[in-house]
Amino acid sequence: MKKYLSNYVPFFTLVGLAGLALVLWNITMLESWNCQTVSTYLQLQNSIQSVLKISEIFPVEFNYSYCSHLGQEPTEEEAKEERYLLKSISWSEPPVLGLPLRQSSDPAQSYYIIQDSGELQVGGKLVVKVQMNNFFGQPKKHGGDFLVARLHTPELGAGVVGRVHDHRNGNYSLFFPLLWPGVVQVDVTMVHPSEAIMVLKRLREEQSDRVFFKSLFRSRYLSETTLCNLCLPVKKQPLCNYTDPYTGEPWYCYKPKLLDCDTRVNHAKGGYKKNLLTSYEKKFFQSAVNIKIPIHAAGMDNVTVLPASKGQTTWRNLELSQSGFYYRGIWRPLTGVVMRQFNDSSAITQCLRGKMVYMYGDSTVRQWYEYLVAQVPEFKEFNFYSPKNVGPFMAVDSNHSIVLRYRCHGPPIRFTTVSSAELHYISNELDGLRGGSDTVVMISIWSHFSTFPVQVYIRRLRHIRRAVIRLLNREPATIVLIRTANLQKLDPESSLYNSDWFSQQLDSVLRIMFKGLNVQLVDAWEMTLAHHQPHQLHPSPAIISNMIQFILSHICPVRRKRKRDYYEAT
Ligand SMILES: *[C@@H]1O[C@H](CO)[C@@H](O)[C@H](O)[C@H]1NC(C)=O
Ligand SMILES: *[C@@H]1O[C@H](CO)[C@@H](O)[C@H](O)[C@H]1NC(C)=O
Ligand SMILES: *[C@@H]1O[C@H](CO)[C@@H](O)[C@H](O)[C@H]1NC(C)=O
Ligand SMILES: *[C@@H]1O[C@H](CO)[C@@H](O)[C@H](O)[C@H]1NC(C)=O
Ligand SMILES: *[C@@H]1O[C@H](CO)[C@@H](O)[C@H](O)[C@H]1NC(C)=O
Ligand SMILES: *[C@@H]1O[C@H](CO)[C@@H](O)[C@H](O)[C@H]1NC(C)=O
Ligand SMILES: CC(=O)N[C@H]1CO[C@H](CO)[C@@H](O)[C@@H]1O
Repeated sequence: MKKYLSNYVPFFTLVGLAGLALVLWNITMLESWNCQTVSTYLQLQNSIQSVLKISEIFPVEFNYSYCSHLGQEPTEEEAKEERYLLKSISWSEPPVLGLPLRQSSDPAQSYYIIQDSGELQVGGKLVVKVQMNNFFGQPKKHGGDFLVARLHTPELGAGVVGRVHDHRNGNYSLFFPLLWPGVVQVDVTMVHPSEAIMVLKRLREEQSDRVFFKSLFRSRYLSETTLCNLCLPVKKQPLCNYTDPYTGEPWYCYKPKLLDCDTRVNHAKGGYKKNLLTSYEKKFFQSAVNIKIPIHAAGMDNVTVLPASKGQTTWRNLELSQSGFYYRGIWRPLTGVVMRQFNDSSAITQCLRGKMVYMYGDSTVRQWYEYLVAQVPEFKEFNFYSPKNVGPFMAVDSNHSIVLRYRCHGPPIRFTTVSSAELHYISNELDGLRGGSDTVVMISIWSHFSTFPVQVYIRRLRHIRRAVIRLLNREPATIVLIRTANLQKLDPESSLYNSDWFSQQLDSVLRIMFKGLNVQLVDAWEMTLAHHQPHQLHPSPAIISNMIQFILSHICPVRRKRKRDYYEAT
């Protein structure tokens, strides 16, 4: 048999190498959205084209329910939590499906009205009503549109997000806390109409492989590339089972024809599946029509807020759901952390002196690593010949005994070419940390899960949460920060893979799952939504800087622990 096969080896090698060259040539140049700040339409077009080629090599058939039995079975308690989580993020469906576009939500015909609430003062709140209309200008009869809102004063560099309440009848209420005096403007955006959300829901369940992955297998002169995912239909080819022995997190690749499963050398994003939508569904994803379109005011779009009267307790009495707001361009947390300004590199190194800082996750936590290394000349980066953007990375300030490390999370990860030796799960990494007051852990894991059913994300967070609990149990003084998801720029293509709606759903799950633990959330969602800069997967330096200030303020708190004294700081 071996001898017989060896006659074909040169042939397969040639085919394998040719396929590999085809696949890797262009893909390596086209970094994932999550790796690169730039994501022009042109690049997207390119990547979609190269995807087509790969799809021809690997015809993909995928059915998530087929895969649902793979991976670790949740315990009864976990299954109960999962049901609760899924219920808490359930999204109301339109009562009638298949509505023509003209009867779907049209942000241009919709409007908001500032409710007259008499004299407005700092400490009060502003209520805004939104009426969603269709393209005929008729009121919508059902809810489910995805709206986001903020209140801001450009001259003061001030902004805060609003809470959105869906009345499920086409009307929405927005609630904003009034936190600074002056003229405040309302900003309401429809991210997607309810009709588009139904499409995204469908994609999430039925097209979980719309981002697909591949691995290179190599042994001596022979190499092959095969398709990989959380689960794969077995009927075609035998599988290589890379299920993690510690967590039970599933991962599979098709077994190469000639090589065995032990010859896997790397992992990479394969590409993005195309032609996901019917021509009917496409109408709900039009750039200038119904993706991230502002809703205009009927009447005033601003009000004047008076200072709080002297001696009066102000917003202290309010039940604020917001985690902070911007004032003079600086993030002011409303939840305990008192913001300090670490405005030069020595302030940063003083704070981090003697600390091991571990950053795990996607490119959005890598931004923190990059920011710190760029801001602090004392950090000397070690070059491990790690691939650009992928890592792992390490920087050291030996004078202050500071170590910064970054490592990407385990699959599914859309990075380009991660060595299979570097595919580590965050929970396993955490289990390898001693912990203690000199250990800071920062985690960001959300973006690469947007194309999968929420259960996949819940399972991953469950493992991370268990490891965090074990770590805090070993060493309660360990500092753990978790970054939430953020909003990003969306177009008709990227919406199908990376919509803010997917991110927001995952984000709600994350917030519930880590509630009550001694873990500090870094609210990237609010910090990007409240800011005046456009939404980007990788937030701009002004926002990153605020995140770092917030993180350092948490690691190195002011001695006099007075809550919410940001007015003195302004
Ligand atoms: C997926 O698989 C399940 C179970 O095998 C089957 O009932 C269902 O119809 C399949 N769905 C699709 C879209 O193929
Ligand atoms: C929705 O709001 C509009 C404008 O405020 C109002 O005229 C209408 O009665 C409201 N509709 C419902 C169903 O409450
Ligand atoms: C893959 O391996 C895991 C653990 O070793 C096992 O539980 C799972 O059933 C295997 N999957 C398949 C499809 O054989
Ligand atoms: C506030 O609204 C009024 C009336 O629409 C408008 O004239 C004024 O320019 C607005 N002020 C600011 C600061 O935008
Ligand atoms: C940095 O902040 C300190 C006090 O927090 C202040 O004295 C100093 O002037 C600031 N430096 C810069 C460059 O802004
Ligand atoms: C480290 O500290 C020494 C003495 O304080 C100083 O001379 C040296 O420049 C510092 N090195 C760096 C890289 O900051
Ligand atoms: C090998 C291969 O597919 N090369 C293509 C890479 O992309 C450029 C343009 O994006 C094509 O011209 C090449 O043919």
